[in-house]
Amino acid sequence: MEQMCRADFPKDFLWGSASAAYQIEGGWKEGGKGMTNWDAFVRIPGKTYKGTTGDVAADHYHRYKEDIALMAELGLKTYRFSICWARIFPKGVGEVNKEGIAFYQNVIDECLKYGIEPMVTIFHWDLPQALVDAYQGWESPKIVDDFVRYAKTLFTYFGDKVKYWITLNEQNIFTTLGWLTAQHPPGKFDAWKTFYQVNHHAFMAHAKTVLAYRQMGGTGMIGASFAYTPSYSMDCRPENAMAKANYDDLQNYWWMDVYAYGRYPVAAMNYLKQKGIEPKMAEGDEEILKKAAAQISFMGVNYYKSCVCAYNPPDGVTFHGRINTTGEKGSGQEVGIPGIYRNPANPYLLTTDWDWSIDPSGLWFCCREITSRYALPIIISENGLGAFDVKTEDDQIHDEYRIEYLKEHLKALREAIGEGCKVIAYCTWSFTDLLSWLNGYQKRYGLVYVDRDEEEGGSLQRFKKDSFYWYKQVIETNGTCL
Ligand code: BGP
Repeated sequence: MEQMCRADFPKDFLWGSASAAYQIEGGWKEGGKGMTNWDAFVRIPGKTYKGTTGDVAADHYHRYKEDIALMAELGLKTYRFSICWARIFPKGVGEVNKEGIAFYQNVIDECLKYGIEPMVTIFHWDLPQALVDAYQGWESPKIVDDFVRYAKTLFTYFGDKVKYWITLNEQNIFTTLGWLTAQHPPGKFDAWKTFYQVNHHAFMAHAKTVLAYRQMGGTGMIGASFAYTPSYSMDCRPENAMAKANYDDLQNYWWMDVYAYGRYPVAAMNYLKQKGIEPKMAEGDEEILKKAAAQISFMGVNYYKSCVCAYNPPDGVTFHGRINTTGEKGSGQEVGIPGIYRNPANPYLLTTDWDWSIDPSGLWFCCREITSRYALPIIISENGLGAFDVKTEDDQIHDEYRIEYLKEHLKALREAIGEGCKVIAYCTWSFTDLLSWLNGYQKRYGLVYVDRDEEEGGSLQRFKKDSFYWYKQVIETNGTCL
């Protein structure tokens, strides 16, 4: 593809890698931690692949020093990780758990010791179960104040050392899988009205957190991370192009417009009103959303794949097509909203074993769209390839497919930068192998292999993959070796 201009990665570019507490930490009953919604959910039979849990995960809780030393060896400039709310407040509210604070203080200090910039996600899906028991978690507006109190606690303890804050990870995904497809906690199905209300509460929690951060004198960067799946119209038939517009409004701008402008997209809102499923807003909410939007520092983007949009007849496919969680290529099904859009496969792209399209240009489109529409700096907070990796007898992992994936995405990112997109950081998903929420341990993303199998056995020993050495070189040359 022809690029309009070309540039190098900026000198101070933050080359990074990312993780999430539930997916790596383990130590689920240690250090005074309370139960989370995920601790409970994984125990419901049939919810996760082969019943895998994060009880031990990659055991980062005990091995963080070893892991961060590996990050330093690789040369990471930033490490994005999340904090488990229930380690800080075991019951979601009340007394601060000093052991939890100490754990994250240690992680942060360990990063800083090696000159690695900590990038902290405040919420990456693990919610104190006590708040679910008390008021159904995100379903109640009560969560907003509790969330802000939790976030302010993090700013108080860690604000002098952490300069990059991500309020919410993939609000669009945890709410969709939680209230529409029943695949994440609380496991609700087709609860559309609640879904939009839950999202409104999450937006308010995000917005009030941004405002609190600034009120407390925070001068770092703060924003949310969005799972951005950009779209292409299947062809130039106007009804397909309109399906793309519908998809963009309902699946992308619904979130990004609120983060960046503090308002919901008009056509999507009218559609929801017509269906009687629009969110209820309290007086003053809009003003708060707008104020916060003016104070975010970046749009966080988790990018894995793009999609195609086509007209979907009123009796067409629904949201409930099967998701491929086994790695059996081709076992996923098409999804859509009847009468609004559907997402057929893209015949021009290859897919992963989990049926995710592989599309470096999609990342480029994301950056261009954010730059044109929101004029915001961009943090690529996740990008990576989930694959079956094989450790050879001499402990090598030849993941050239992952190198290829990352390389092409980074080249696309460089094009976007050349065209004027202000991309300040890029985090591979993930640093070590970790638990994939629904796909168990067999879907690996890491630059570092963790010896852990589906039956949750394995030595937990770490092994550097070929991609580890490759990424090290990319960072050393600031991307010029690409
Ligand atoms: C994102 C999440 C991550 C991670 C990643 C890969 O949606 O923020 O936590 O899991 O996707 O997804 P999966 O593990 O489903 O393959």
